[in-house]
Amino acid sequence: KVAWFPRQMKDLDRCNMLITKFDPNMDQDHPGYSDPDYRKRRAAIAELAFRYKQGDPLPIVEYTAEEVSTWREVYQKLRSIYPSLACKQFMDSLQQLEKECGYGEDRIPQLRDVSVFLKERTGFQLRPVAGLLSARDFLASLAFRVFQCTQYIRHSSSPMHSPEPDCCHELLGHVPMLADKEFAQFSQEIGLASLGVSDEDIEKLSTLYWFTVEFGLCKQNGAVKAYGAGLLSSYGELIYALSNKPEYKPFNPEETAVQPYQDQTYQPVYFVSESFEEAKIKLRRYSETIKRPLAVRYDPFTCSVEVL
Ligand code: H2B
Ligand code: FE
Repeated sequence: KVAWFPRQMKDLDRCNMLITKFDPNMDQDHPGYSDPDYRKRRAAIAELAFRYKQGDPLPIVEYTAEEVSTWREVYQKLRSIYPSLACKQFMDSLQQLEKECGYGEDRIPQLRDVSVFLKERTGFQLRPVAGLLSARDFLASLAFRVFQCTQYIRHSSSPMHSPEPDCCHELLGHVPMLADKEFAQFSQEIGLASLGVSDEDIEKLSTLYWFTVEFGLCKQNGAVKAYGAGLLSSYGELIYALSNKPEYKPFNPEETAVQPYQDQTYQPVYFVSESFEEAKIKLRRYSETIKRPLAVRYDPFTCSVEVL
């Protein structure tokens, strides 16, 4: 039996299974765990995502002065190291976002504006999500060029780290990369490859996603640069990943898909791609080896998945 998967964009309303292990109500190590005001605020922003239906205008959040000041600290610190550590595609997009989309240290960009920007660049759009999603639901939305985005911000006591995704991670780590055509294609293809596959294969694709979209490195003009969003939104790990201390391996889907990974601390190993083009071709070849009783194709005219 094939696992249910979304066929039309509006089916994404059902791709909403949250994983609560890192949220501030469940995770005792979360910096907001013992701050009831933070938990209340995070819950209120999560509520906007729960109520959201595909096609609704994206909710606007009026961020507080404290939240903006957390953003400012994150932005300033990361912005200062991007030019030497981030890949070219990231830098190009970030500069455009700064010029055209209100990116900067003084305000937290609204998902609504960012989604319009992305749609014009690569056809990607954002939808609000209340927290960490199950890998299956998260990957399925990528098949539609929809990126599920958290809208709350990390706790002010810990601006350099968040155990769960937050708007700093999404807006600084993911969004600039999703504005690159080749990378957008790569992301959608992981999504399409995930539709209807077994739990074991979801685990493998999710590991691939982890070592590419989240923690990937790539070669550029003889140097290694970061393109993974987990790196580009973490000051400490971005420096560490490019310090020559960890182990580096060439990106190879068969091997990468079964590499154990760390979601509590820095990765012991990073995978390096020659280019996004190369990563995309290798991923495509790998996806063809996943057994599933159906083939799918995305129809961009109807924004739906055709089952062949
Ligand atoms: N959920 C959310 N909200 N943001 C993510 O970046 C994310 C997710 N990543 N769920 C997924 C899981 C990723 O770690 C893979 C596919 O498991
Ligand atoms: Fe992420």
